[in-house]
Amino acid sequence: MGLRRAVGRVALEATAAGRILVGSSTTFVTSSSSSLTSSFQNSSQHNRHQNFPNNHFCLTQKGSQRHNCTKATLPDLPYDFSALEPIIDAQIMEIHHQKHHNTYVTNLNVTLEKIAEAEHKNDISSLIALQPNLKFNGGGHENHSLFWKVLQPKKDYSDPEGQLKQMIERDFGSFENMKKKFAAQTVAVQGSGWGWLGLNKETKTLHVVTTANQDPCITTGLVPIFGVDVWEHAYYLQYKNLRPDYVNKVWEIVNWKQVEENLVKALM
Ligand code: MN3
Repeated sequence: MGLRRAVGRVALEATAAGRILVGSSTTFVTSSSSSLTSSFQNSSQHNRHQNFPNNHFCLTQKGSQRHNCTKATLPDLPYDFSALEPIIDAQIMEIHHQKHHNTYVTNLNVTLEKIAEAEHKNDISSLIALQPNLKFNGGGHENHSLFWKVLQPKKDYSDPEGQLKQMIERDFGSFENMKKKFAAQTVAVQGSGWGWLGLNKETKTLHVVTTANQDPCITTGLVPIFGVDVWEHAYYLQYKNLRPDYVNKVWEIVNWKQVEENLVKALM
């Protein structure tokens, strides 16, 4: 009840301060995270109205500034360049993140600017001509952003649990079978591409697929929850021509907790 009263009071204060409240106060009341409670408890009288639950105001702000929100940025790695050693060495990680991924981000932003310009001019031909660039650089950015997050230092490794474990066992027979299928298909990618574990949202089943180049997993109709980059830049400095060794070693550094989070989000 304390939280309810506090939330109601803050909503009133914010209204008095001239804030635009898009949602009803019910939205605030139904939000019951502990961080919300503590943010109210810790806020002073002076700045309390700035501590709204961010899932409310950020959505509003994003919506009203949609055209300023399209610039892509290179995400930080969630660990040091050397953190995945000895499975993936620091030199590969640094070049891969700082050079390769960064180039996709740079070229994606150039493409987005051109798309905005073409949209502004209602230039359909240019919009169509820009699609391959968007797919390649947008795909490169999205794919790598997911890839970094589903890896973690070997010392932190643990097998899949919960819903992820259950769905893998249901759809592949066992965790080992899924890994075998994933590795076989991913190693067999001709040229450059990606191996994926993805969710079919309609049937709520997991599948292994591959894509060429930087085509994102979603182009196969599946929502990606895990992926492995098999472009040579991802392994050649360390594994040379031995792509199978690289793919099979990656299993030791998969962050299955993150993969499960991705699954839960994809199921929503
Ligand atoms: Mn790559």
